[in-house]
Amino acid sequence: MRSESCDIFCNVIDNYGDIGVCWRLARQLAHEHGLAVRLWVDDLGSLAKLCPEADAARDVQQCRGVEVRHWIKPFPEVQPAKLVIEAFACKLPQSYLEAMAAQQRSVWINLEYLSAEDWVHGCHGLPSPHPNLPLTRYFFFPGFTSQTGGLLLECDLFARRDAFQNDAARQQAFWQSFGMDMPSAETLKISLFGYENDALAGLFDVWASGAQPVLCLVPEGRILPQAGQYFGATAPRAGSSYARGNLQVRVLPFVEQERYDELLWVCDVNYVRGEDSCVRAQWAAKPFVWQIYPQHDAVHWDKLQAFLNLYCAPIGAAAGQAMQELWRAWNSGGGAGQAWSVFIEMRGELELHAQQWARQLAANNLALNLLDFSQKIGRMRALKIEGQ
Ligand code: TRH
Repeated sequence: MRSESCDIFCNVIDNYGDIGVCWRLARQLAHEHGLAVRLWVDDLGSLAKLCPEADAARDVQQCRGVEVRHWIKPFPEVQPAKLVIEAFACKLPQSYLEAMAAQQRSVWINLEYLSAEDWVHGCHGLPSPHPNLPLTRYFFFPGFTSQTGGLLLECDLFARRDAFQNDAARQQAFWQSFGMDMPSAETLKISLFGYENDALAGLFDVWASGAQPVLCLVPEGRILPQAGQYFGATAPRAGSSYARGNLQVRVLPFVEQERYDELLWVCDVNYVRGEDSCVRAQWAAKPFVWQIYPQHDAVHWDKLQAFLNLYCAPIGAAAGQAMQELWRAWNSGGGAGQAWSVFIEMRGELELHAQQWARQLAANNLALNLLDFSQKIGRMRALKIEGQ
């Protein structure tokens, strides 16, 4: 039997990754597993960007089968759910913790950030007793191997992706919805979602002077000012279009999560950032370039390399090296133009690998693993109580 209710707590620090993951998980637990999910989020405006029907001014609302609650202070008196998910070690309200301790019916999980590093294997599933309440929190790590909690993947995503990619009319409608014609077959379509990046101009130079037409789609966001600057534009915004040589850049609005998937599916190469868009690019099964979320102490380089080691292990040396060089250049802010020319030569091999990788990873489903794990913890606790 599954836990039938679930509270997910999300503290939005910056960007869209935290709420992006929580919103995806909330919908999956509600739609695919029938849980009554409450999503507590302290910044409803960020959720509204991913799901435009969410009303940032409403403290309580139903959104696509999920009860969305504004996480405010003081925290209201509520009955804790059976499954309590604290996303990325956000701190649960004291009154909620006390209610959990009094009732002893919740399984409390801290959903961690995604990493391909080896240490995750030893930490996934570990318990952490609360210092002064009779509660235990369990660490749940997403990841790329069977010793981790896996990745978020909707059960119908691959079928939807394949149907979309085989349906010219739907693709046509996709382009038209952005006021564009379907690009020619010879045009290389690239989505570019990123943070500020000094490597951008070099990349644009190579695309502008290359033999193949490139259409680069830039969603509104942190890299956009630099994309505009390249063309001498001071206020680029959704709908703006710029061209130089063989490069055309089109600015897209920030779209809801499902449409962002479609953008990844129509493109030939995807530049992604952070955590969730990186996973979605892997499900899109196209060659991709990851700009990792930069951390002050530069530990993100270890994280980037750990993923590259895993991802590139099954591919040929030349393709692997091309990918590593472009990713390192893109993340270090220089040399991405040169590295691109080698990378794109390897496109065929990288695309085949991307397809195999997606199929292989799909077997390790985070939502299923999370439910199995919480069920196991619940059973262990019941046995312990019986034995007392
Ligand atoms: O927004 P991000 O940079 O989030 C980051 C990372 O998650 C990082 O790990 C975290 O520590 C930091 O925030 C605080 O990148 P990410 O994770 O890819 O999240 C973007 C979300 O936005 C993702 O769910 C996809 C979604 N998205 C849309 O829904 N529509 C869009 O048009 C675009 C471009 C993205």
